[in-house]
Amino acid sequence: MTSQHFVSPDLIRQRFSKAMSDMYRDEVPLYGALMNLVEQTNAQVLGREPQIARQLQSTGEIQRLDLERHGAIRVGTAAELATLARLFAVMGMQPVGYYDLTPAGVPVHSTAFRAVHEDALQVSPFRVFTSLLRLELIEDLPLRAFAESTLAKRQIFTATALLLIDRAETQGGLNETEADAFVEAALETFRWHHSATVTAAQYQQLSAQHRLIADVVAFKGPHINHLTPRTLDIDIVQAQMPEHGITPKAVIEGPPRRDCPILLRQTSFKALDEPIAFTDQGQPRGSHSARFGEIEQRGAALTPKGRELYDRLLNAARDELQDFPNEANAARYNSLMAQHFEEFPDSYEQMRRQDLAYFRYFTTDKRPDAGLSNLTLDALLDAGYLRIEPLVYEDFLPVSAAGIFQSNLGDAAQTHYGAHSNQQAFEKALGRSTINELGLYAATQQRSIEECLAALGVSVPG
Ligand code: OOG
Ligand code: NI
Repeated sequence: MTSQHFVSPDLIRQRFSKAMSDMYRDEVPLYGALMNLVEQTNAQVLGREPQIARQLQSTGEIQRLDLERHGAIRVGTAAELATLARLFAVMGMQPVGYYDLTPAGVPVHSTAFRAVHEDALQVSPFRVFTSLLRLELIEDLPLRAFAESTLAKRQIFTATALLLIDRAETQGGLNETEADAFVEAALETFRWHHSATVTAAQYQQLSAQHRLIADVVAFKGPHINHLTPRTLDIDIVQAQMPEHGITPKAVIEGPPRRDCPILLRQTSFKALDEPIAFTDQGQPRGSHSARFGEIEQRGAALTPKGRELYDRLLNAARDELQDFPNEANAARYNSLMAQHFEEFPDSYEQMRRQDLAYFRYFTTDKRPDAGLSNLTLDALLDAGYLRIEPLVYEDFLPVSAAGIFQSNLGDAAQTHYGAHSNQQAFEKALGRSTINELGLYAATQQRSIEECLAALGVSVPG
């Protein structure tokens, strides 16, 4: 079979993302309400700010905006994580980044499966934040053994999904019929189950150790716990959520509001309490909360230098607050953040000149005469031959992710783990290394520079 019979992994991902969204909207009606709110807000912003509309048009993001979403799942074993990596690879998704959540008292470490090339991201930017439970952090040994044996008994993939993953690997792709069957079979892994795999008492024990441990161990599979649409103005959505019957978390995670958005800002609403039947109950008599809603606003990807500045300012604001942000200190937190972030230049040109963010370069209508070959990028920009747009941040932020986890687990779930981050152990479980996101942004920026220089007939400056 030749490759022209294969459906592109990007299209399989696009179909899967849509199927996941449809399933989640059926299961969690509040997600539909949130989607509508985000859609209305985005239309408002595009009408009100023609410059944002132009920017999104020139980068092509306008076409992916409505498709854009990320989900999150949590798995329990190395084998589950490794097979997930193979499942996501069928859809062109690679593990990007390593996030350690233990400093925030959440016993997991994580990566984000996503497309890595700008052309693939354009077809579907779907991402899945994927966490692996760190069972070695359960100090109660009998409970740890119980968790391990419970997890060892479950199979989170359908036989068809496993068969099609194998087939994609050996054939080098999937044909139309196989791709559709794959999407349908893969979806099953992420479905919600109304019955647990443990008794009510066992659930209580796991939950008392950490609610997250119960969420991973007590169920048939890694149910998708949220799907997050992308908004162009998160402050509007945050302010309007209560009118739509949705209560947001106390503060927006990430950088403060700016003219030139950077990285990622996120807010969420609390997990729903859902009826569950435990194995010693015929009917759903217990309950479990895992599934919540989240929205995000994405801004410019930062260079290592920009990221260092972001981390320093964030830490300074949090140190000064001397507590986790919460309802009581939210106003003070927001003002501390605004104060500290004054130090971060709020113009794309300054961010570029100071090497704080990554950009995509575009040629303009202005065409050169002969003799451009010695001009630097700065000179080409100044002379109006080139213009820039920020490269959108495609990844996550560990401090924000911890805040999202915490707001859904409740403060009672805060535990202090002495353990250190262990990227090596994570990658061993994953069966491969994770990709450094900074290299991906640098490569995208470089490709856009080279395309521009070729179009202008300029040799690459040294
Ligand atoms: C993942 C929480 C992190 C984000 O957007 O940072 C996250 C989880 O609760 O499993 O989704
Ligand atoms: Ni999320």
